[in-house]
Amino acid sequence: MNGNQKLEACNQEKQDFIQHFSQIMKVLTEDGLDHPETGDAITRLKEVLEYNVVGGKYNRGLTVLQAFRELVEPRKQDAENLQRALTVGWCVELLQAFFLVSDDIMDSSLTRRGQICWYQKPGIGLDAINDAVLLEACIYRLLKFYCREQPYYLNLLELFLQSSYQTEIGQTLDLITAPQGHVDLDRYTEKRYKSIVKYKTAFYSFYLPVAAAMYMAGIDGEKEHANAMKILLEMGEFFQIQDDYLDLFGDPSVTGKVGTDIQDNKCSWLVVQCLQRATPQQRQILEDNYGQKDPDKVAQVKALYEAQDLPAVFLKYEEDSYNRLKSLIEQYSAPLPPAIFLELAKKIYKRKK
Ligand code: DMA
Ligand code: MG
Ligand code: MG
Ligand code: MG
Repeated sequence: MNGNQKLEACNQEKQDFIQHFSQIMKVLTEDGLDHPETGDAITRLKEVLEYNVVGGKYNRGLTVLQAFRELVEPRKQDAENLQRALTVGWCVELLQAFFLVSDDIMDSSLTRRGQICWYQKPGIGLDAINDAVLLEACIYRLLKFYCREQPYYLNLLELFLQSSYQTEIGQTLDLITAPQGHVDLDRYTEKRYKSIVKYKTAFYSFYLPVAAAMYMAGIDGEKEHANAMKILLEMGEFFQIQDDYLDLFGDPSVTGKVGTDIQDNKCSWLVVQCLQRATPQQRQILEDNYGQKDPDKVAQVKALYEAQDLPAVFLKYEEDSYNRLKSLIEQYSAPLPPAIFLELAKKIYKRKK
């Protein structure tokens, strides 16, 4: 395939994926709507799904589909198995929606995917917590409905449960490293940073979708999974560093979200880099301005980052990380086709959203 044909195939895949959502909706809501006891709740679930599951980039969901196509022998890629791959892709998107609705509450965010955060909608507020939990439950309803009879069903269940736990541990680390109203710059170490992002982002965003496709293809060996994980966790770390960079230096009209990391006192990649380069005076600027809502203080922190040329440091990091990733792929992709990882890397490298 040449570049254009590849792009066409990718677009087609994305269209197929998006189209499958109406079937997901139907399965999740049909046997409840005219049920006298729970009909109203299902109406609410429908709104929650439409508002929070649709409208992202679908990178994670599409990764399941692409890895499935690369790993499963063509004669087993019949309509039913493809439906299952599409569904598992949507399950990853549901897990993401569950985390994002909760994350936006915890981070006091305002916008997500170019719209107001769900919990910020008038009349929703902290009821969004229950909506997030409902989104999570939908994963297991779908897995049961589509995959119950499959030999990989238990592997998928355990994978989703394990990835959820890891992400929740990561969110815990993220939160306790950023206590409200208490700045302690000594906390922001490279080591702590790496632990946070590995757990809160890398497992569910990168290992989960590829591992799910591996299980569906019957690849369940420990060694194979450990090798894939090695590459995918590195990719996940890179992805979250980009996220931290874009939080402050991205264009909200492109990212669809307004950054909050400085206000929230977060152990962001930027503050870790800043501290590694800071003079005592610069460190004092952070002491005085980090972790506060006041827009002038946020601007002072941003000015400090710019004075240290952190955008250039990021650019250089991005370059180096991509090269490191490529050599990891050469080393660890076998027996999986390297294309799975290379295509994924291409999608996230130099991303603006
Ligand atoms: C993302 O961390 C992690 C999860 C589990 C959603 P984040 O708060 O930096 O994400 P975002 O920038 O999208 O709010
Ligand atoms: Mg957040
Ligand atoms: Mg967060
Ligand atoms: Mg972020």
